[in-house]
Amino acid sequence: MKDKLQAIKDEALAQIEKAVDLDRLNDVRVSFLGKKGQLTSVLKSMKEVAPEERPAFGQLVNEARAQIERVLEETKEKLERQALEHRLKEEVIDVTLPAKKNNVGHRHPNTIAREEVERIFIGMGYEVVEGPEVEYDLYNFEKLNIPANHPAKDEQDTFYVTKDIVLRTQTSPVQARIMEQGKLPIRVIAPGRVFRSDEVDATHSPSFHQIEGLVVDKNITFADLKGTLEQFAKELFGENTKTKFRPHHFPFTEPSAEMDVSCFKCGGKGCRFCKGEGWIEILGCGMVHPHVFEMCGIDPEVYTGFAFGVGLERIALLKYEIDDMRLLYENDARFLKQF
Ligand code: 2U9
Repeated sequence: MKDKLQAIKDEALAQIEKAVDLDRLNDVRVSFLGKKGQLTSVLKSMKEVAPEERPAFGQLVNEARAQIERVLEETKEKLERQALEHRLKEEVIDVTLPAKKNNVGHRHPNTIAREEVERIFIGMGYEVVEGPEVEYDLYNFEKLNIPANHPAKDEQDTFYVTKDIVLRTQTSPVQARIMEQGKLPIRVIAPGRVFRSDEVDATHSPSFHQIEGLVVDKNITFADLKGTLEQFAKELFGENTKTKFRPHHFPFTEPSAEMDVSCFKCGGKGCRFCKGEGWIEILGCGMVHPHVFEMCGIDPEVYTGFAFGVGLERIALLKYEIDDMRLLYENDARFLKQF
């Protein structure tokens, strides 16, 4: 029995020495000192030892156990130290490496276009004004000379909240409210979201953005309108941009026009971008209708003015050569970060 005990102890110490990590070391502990371990089984077979030798043998077993436990503990501490040193080496931070780039998002093409248009008009002395997106029919239609039976009031084009309240279909009610305040002269642009009951396609969305402008003063003429919008076109699309005004009709302006700019891709010769026309339609404009002035409390015999409206998405699509308006609303970061 003594030989067996010696052999178990030697084997245990040899295996402890060979253990390369804490898991292996624990396996050794279990296999020798565990409930079914080799040393425990020696104790269980005590009955094979002569009764008078049992106390001395029991002491030998206890000494062997104590020695194995001590070496196990020492080895455990050694392996833990090694593991810690290894981890510290692995996790070392190189503070001289360049920092990771912070992904902070990007301005939306619509925002870039709006800020560009705002910058141009602020440079000409205009003020940027805003108003409610949910409006009275009175401000969205009536005061803008769009009477009850006008086709633009058809339910197909307008989202009605109640009979008298709509989601604004244009930002013009903002200017109607400014005119009512009676502080003259007026030189404002009104950017904002507008709503129309349109089906979604490459060029339409039920919610889009406009920037409208309004100038009211004594002696404002169509020449002021043309000069202002020509300057705007040159700043937005380049110094060599030419403009062309075609007669049009809007209920709130008279006379009214649409302004085209020479294609900034081909310079006006005609290309795929301008569909061979050489011109690209940009905005609508006109002299404020005398009836609109009257309904907003301004005397049309004393004051005249011009107004214009431009679709913000149209500017963004043109400027950044995007061929589908839906891309602007999908918020795919891979698309947005290109601008
Ligand atoms: C007041 C008086 C007149 C604003 C104007 C347009 C012409 C125009 C369109 C451009 C593209 C809308 O987004 S769009 O579909 N707008 O053509 N807007 S004149 O006239 C006003 C505004 C306010 C008090």
